[in-house]
Amino acid sequence: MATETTFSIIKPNAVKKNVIGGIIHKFEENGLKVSAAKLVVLSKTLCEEFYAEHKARPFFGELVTFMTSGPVLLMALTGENAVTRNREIMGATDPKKAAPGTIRALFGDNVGENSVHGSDSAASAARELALFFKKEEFVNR
Ligand code: 3AN
Repeated sequence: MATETTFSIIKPNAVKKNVIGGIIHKFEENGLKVSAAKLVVLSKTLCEEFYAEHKARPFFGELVTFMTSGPVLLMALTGENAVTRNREIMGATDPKKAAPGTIRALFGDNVGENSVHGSDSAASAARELALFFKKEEFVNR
């Protein structure tokens, strides 16, 4: 097994609900470590660049409006098979379909406001980490 770093966002609905701690606890108890983090409000331009692959989807405008509506916590998560592990800990995109005990089942409100983002592949993780973090912002990596 390889140590990897993936990219995670705690979305505006979860920050608003004051459950940052509950979400990070789930990562930590499942073997992932926060190796970079910052609380920011995303600009529309940066958010559109981040979600560029979804530009043609009908919910793109709604997604960008939501993701720029309040503070988000941007994080790098490091651990064994971090990309896949993170996807398992988050659960399915739709909180109603997410397995019990996963972050989206516990803290998601609906398919858009599903509380967390996590990179879907090692290539996505590399792109997303480079978009939001500089090399010197990482620790424990
Ligand atoms: P995931 O985040 O699980 O990889 P994707 O890549 O299919 O899911 O979707 C990216 C993001 O777009 C999701 N996190 C979710 O917030 C939003 N999204 C996906 N499907 C819908 C939908 N039907 N309506 C509104 N937002 C959606």
